[in-house]
Amino acid sequence: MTEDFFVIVSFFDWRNHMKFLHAADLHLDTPFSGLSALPAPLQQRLIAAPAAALTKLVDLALAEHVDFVLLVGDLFDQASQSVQAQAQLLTQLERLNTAQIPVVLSFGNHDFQPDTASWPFPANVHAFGAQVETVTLTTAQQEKVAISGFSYDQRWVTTPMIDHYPLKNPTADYHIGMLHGQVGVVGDHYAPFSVSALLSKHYDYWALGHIHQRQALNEQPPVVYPGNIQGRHAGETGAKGCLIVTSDDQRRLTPTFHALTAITWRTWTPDLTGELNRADLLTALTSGMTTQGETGLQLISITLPATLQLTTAAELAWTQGALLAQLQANVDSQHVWPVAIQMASAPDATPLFGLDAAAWEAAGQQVVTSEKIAALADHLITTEFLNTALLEDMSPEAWRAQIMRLLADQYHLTTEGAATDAD
Ligand SMILES: [Mn+2]
Repeated sequence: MTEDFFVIVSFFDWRNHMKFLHAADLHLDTPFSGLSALPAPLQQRLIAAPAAALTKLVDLALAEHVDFVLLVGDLFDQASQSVQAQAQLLTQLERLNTAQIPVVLSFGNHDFQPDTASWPFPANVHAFGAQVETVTLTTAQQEKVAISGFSYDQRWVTTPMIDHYPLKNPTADYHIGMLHGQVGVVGDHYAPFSVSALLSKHYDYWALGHIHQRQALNEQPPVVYPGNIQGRHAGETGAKGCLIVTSDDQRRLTPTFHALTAITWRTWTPDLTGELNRADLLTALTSGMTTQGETGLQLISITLPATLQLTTAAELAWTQGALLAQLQANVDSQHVWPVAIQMASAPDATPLFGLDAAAWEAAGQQVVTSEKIAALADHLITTEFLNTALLEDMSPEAWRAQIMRLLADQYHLTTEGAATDAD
């Protein structure tokens, strides 16, 4: 009995601050791109990786004894999911239910749901509907936490949903906003907002989702994207995971990153100069790969530096793929796998749907003139997403920019840089 009593006292003593887990963009069921370049066992590991990361997320929530878990959209990669992916999510939510850890979640642009109420979630889960609503939790420390958010009920949410979020609840100890979207203007597709609009709500924390690259839009109060929990292609490099957010004595909230990925995409430019023959190049790359030494599996895209010259035989081995194949044969594929070897090129013209950015821009200048916009507007007036934008009173330059942006978004003509962050 004495021992039990001591445990209970230290439990309360130890937990004198609020702590929660913030994650987004789980993308269960993701169809990985570039899979065919991998041998079958690695393909299987990659396909299983998002679910494995989710399991580790729940392991972390349990180990950290968090007060609650926030999942901010794109839990699944698609609006309709495999039974297997649904089971993966429900199984992990049930583990949190057993531990009596509340979960507040929303659906995003990838997994938009017309009817979130129909999901057979366990009792600990609150799933936001399509309208902004606020739920209130009471932590073990008897602190009151208000959480506001919404789910996508269609692929695009072009209205600034931020306008529907209430001001901070004065009776709550903390107020948190959950928002799957990105900075933008009315008509943009992902619940456009400005950081100042978020800050004007006087919340203690903004739990964002949608951008896959972990980043803070504001330090205090934190306005934060945790990034996705598993890199989905070679452009989503580095450690991926979630945030554990803790309060301090002044009720400031501070997020700390925790990696969850078992498989990490990386880029690597070996430090090589001068001229190398095929054998020496292979030796240098092999030893460099084996000293990457990190846990889990690293999928590495190699860029040979411009300072390196290849002998004719070495260049041939590279262009014909023999160099990559030999390197793949040399490494321990449990831990590291070279997915590609490329040459550093001259400063890049950003590739854009097979065109470079300059060509795209030039085409835009020719095609989207102020004269043609009126005619264009007539034709596009029935196209809802353009119609909204075209009715705005804008300069020809602003119209051109807006149309280019909308068309690029519509047809996924994202730049390479944006693609590493996007959706
Ligand atoms: Mn996403």
